[in-house]
Amino acid sequence: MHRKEDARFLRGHGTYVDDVTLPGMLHGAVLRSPYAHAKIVSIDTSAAEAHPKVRAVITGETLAGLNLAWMPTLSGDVQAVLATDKVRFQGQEVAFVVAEDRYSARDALELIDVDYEALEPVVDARKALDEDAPVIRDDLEGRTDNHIFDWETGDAARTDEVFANAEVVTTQDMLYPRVHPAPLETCGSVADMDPITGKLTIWTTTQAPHAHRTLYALVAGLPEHKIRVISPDIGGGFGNKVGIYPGYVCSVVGSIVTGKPVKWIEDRSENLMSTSFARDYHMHGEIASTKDGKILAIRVKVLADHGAFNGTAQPTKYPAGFFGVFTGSYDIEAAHASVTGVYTNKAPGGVAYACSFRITEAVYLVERLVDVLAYDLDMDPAQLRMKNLLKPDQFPYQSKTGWEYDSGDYPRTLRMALDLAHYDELRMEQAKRRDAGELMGIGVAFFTEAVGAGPRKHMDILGLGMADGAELRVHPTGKAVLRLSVQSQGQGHETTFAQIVAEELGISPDDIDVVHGDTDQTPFGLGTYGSRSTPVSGAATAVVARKVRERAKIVASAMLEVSPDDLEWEKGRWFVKGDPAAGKSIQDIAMAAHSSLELPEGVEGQLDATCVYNPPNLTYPFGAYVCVVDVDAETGQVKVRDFVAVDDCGVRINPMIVEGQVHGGLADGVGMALMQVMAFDEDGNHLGGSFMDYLLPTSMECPSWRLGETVTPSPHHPIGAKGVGESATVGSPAAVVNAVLDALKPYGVRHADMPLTPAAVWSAAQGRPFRTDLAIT
Ligand code: MCN
Ligand code: CUN
Repeated sequence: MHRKEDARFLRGHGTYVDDVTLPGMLHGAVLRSPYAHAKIVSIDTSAAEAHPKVRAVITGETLAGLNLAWMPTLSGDVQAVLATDKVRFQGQEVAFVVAEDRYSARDALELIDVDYEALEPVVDARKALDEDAPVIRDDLEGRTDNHIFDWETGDAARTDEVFANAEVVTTQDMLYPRVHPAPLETCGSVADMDPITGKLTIWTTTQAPHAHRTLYALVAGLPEHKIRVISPDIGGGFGNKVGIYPGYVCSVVGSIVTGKPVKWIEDRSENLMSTSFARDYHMHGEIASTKDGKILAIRVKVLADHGAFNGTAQPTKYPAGFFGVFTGSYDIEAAHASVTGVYTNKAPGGVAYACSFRITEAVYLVERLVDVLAYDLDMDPAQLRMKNLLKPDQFPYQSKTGWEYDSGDYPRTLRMALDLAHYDELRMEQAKRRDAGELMGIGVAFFTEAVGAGPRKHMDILGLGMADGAELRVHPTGKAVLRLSVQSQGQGHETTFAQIVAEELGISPDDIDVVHGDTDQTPFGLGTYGSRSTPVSGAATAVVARKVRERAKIVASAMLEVSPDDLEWEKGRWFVKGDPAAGKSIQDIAMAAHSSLELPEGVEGQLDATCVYNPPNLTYPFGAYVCVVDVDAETGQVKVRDFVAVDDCGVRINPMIVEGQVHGGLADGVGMALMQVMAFDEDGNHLGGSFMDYLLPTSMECPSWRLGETVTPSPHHPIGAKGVGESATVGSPAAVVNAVLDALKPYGVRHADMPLTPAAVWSAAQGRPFRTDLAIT
């Protein structure tokens, strides 16, 4: 089925936040810090206030008067909305101007005079814990260093024991550099505080409207019914739109102060500089095995750079995704991981970008480690994986760190990917090409994800658990409306969720309207991220449709004057067992349910139901990827020649949409592996403020993807579906990097960090790999 939403998107009729225009609306702009670390001596706003078109200038002092100078982050830290004492990263919000138009607001920013006293910044996470490192968060009481947290998982003693006795121990340091989701639409909001009713309406770019409303309610002390969060069409989120940014809060305060609606729309540089980044994981990985390649244990130490505020948006304080799957898809005896988080003078964040709470880092780590082990053992990396993959009869599989992989048939999926890629022939071709002095590489990666946050034992945001609601109402004529707590940013929910109802009730998907992204119109729930919409709200949708079907059965039994037990369902109708002609369609039943028909005692009229789904487990999609590259030995230029991706996300609701999700994620993976990085110079200057510097892949760098699929239903999901929205972003970087390093094998290169730009590849071949996260000097 084609996407229902495309009728408006392809004609340019989507409604994005910047399309919202209200009578009397004013425009806001944010003044940002030019320094990574500096003391604020004074802020003089008088000249800006005197600008004829300026209506208000808001500083941290204004906010302090409203008790809003600091806001809580989703991970229990506090973040300055507008800096008062110090600025802690370049691009940090310092003041907010509200003016009659966007140009005047921007002009007036230049009139604000801030006196800064530069301080030494902490740019390199590896130096953040040095004795003499400047303390970034001196706003936190008693804080004398830049340490945020230590988390660990697994059995350290048992793991150490296995390592001590192992025949082979392979070690590799690797960096997953800082990257940014860079959605096509930047962030923004239009806030409208009605001075008469006291109701605040915020049109905003959020993946989680209800979570945002709850945060506003908690911080501002307003009741939920006085806050309406509307997330209209969204031009891509990729995790960038999970958290709350100071600009959103400023537009709200701007509206309160001026009594008018205030719009704030970020520009591209602001988005790249100051909103939630991803990764920045310095990983030390170790893998223990036998001489013939049976993997025994994995041990990892991570240093996580969280920037100036711990703004991690994830349903646990610890890096849940990393801890869930860093042992990969392999049958091992023991595992241990520890993660230390530190503050640096960089933009806050720490998770988002199709990551499932750091599963991306975990998969990259384990899939690189396995390849390095193959290199050390001189084994074929595909064979090494095949030898160690979990077997189908091991599911449900209890991982060594306490997670239950729900279902899988890994060897079948890897075999399919190798066959589709013609793996054996590729290896023969490679041997010939190597003899001819050419560089060709074949990279294999296998991944398991844990998505669908989540079960109470693992997950919780704001103390709210992670259950999501769905409401379904069938109108008298048999058309229906489905209301959801999740919010699409391009994933096609208006189509796929209608398809779920259609399948369960036999109503055409075109007759089912999916409503989302408006807290006044939808049930409570935690929103779209971590590929949780299908695992959680997809389940809620199936359950609510089944409830409606049962209600319809009672109504049909009254219409047909038979006992409900004598009725049988076929798609779209209930009929009398053994008498298929005596039946009532769901449309007839809907009309009757709304009419004066005598319903049995205790049965309410109309046809609707609600469901709050609290998932018993996460879902564990998986896949096998094969990437083929040609590398130019003279220039270091990498060409991705072929890419085969076999994904298993259980039952597919809409195969075309799933393939679209996979295509997008594969492009993401090529981008991260070969070109994307947020680098900084030693003063903490951000070097990726535009798409001239922060490179995104285009169709020029992407091959024509070749996809395959296997279907292993999730046993606990009502329709057997698993999430897929992040799978390819998670699985593909390792495949590309493994391919490039495979190409460089003749040079004896064991590892080089992403992004593998021509310079990085060429230098690695010369035996001089360099760091990609700091300016190249
Ligand atoms: N689907 C399906 N069958 C399955 C699984 C999924 O048909 N077995 C469909 C779903 O119904 C949905 C889509 O595929 O229409 C993605 O579903 P799901 O895996 O549940 O992921 P979410 O809908 O929760 O989307 C979130 C996920 C995340 S976390 C990021 S980041 C990401 C991604 O989706 N951001 C995206 N894909 C994106 N795609 C677009 N276009 N834009 C983004 O910002
Ligand atoms: Cu991690 S990015 Mo998606 O979960 O919104």
